[in-house]
Amino acid sequence: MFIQYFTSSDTALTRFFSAPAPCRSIVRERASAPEPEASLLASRPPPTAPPGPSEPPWQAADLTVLDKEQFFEELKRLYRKKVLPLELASKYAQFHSAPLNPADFEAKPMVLLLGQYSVGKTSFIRSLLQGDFPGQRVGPEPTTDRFMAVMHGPEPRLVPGHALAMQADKPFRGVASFGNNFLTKFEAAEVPAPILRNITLIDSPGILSGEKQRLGRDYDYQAVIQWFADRADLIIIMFDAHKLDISDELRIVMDALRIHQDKIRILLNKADQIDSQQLMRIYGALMWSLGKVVNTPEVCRVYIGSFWEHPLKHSQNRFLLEKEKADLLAELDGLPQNAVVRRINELVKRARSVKVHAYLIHYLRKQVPTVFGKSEKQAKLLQTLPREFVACARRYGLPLGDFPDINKFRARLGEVKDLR
Ligand SMILES: Nc1nc2c(ncn2[C@@H]2O[C@H](COP(=O)(O)OP(=O)(O)OP(=O)(O)O)[C@@H](O)[C@H]2O)c(=O)[nH]1
Ligand SMILES: [Mg+2]
Repeated sequence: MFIQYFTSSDTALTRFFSAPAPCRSIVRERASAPEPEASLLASRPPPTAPPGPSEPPWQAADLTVLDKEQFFEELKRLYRKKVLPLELASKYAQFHSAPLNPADFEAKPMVLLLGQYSVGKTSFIRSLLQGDFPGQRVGPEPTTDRFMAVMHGPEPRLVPGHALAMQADKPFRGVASFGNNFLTKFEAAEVPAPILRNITLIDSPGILSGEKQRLGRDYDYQAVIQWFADRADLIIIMFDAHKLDISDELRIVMDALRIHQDKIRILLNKADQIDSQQLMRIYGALMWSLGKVVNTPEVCRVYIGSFWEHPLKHSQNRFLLEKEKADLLAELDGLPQNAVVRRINELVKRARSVKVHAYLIHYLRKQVPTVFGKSEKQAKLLQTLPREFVACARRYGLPLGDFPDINKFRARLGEVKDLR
């Protein structure tokens, strides 16, 4: 059953993403494409030239001029028909994340802000909104104690988590699975700020260190971050230029976000109090620390900034900070235009993960007897899991890089009573 499912889903997805017909049929003339409602920057990149006659048609399709609604409909249909049945049959939600909702496809691009406490996450949002938002708290001690979705609305108001998780038109139905404790620590702040017509910002409570982080949170902080990160279009991890230290807890979060490397940006904040020489040293030290945590050959994009209303202490950095700010705003400004490409990217990423998961479960299930000795065999498999991963990858020709984190998988598998 699994083989049948994922073979059809895989080929269908491959065909869909590379086929000329659906792409071409929903590409409209650029002239009729709706303009984004608000822009942070007045200037935009020039429109891309029309495709040359020699280019293959699917490559020539400019995804930025697609009819987004029709495209999202098609993606939703594909997910519902090809990926979701496989997720349900292989208990994907128990191991990874809950199924996607229709609103997840249509949601505005989401920007997730992460970082240790008091690095300036809430102030950054205030600066983007150019004003206050309901429920904001700014201060040098740990202030934000809840996750906050800052969204567009006709007038400023707060929507509590329980109500938010019930709204079918909002992309937060999935958070209901984190339970009451989390829902009381989740709110949406609606504000009529122009930037929010195009993006939704997620403010998060600062990552604390030691016991405060582990015991002080009565919900699964790590799982919640993972949930938002899966859906975010951009993840900004902020650092305070005055205290660069990467705590073990932040390291764990960053490690878990490794699969979202392409969406992660680093912001070295509060650079307004620092002169050029110090800034250079701090930047170097941050890159060095990040190198040890991120562990990839590519360098993360690190923005340097200051996002509060007070003047700079050292005017020598003014030009640099202004340019960095413009670059970051340009990236945020471009998010809605790239939403289609990113949704495809996310769906392909998920389809690959579901495919590997289904093969893995299928491979493990085959080894568990139907009647006697089920639990013994399952317990044995937990111990030999590294070997099973390699054997499964070889048997079905799957890239080992697509396999889930073995410890997490083992923990979840241990919770499953009957694999069959
Ligand atoms: N020098 C400087 N200070 C800033 C900047 N942005 C924020 N601050 C100050 O840093 C402190 C923390 O700011 P918040 O915005 O509350 O930081 P946060 O990351 O949201 O903090 P938590 O919600 O507690 O995790 C406040 O005292 C701010 O006034 C900045 O760009 N430069
Ligand atoms: Mg805050």
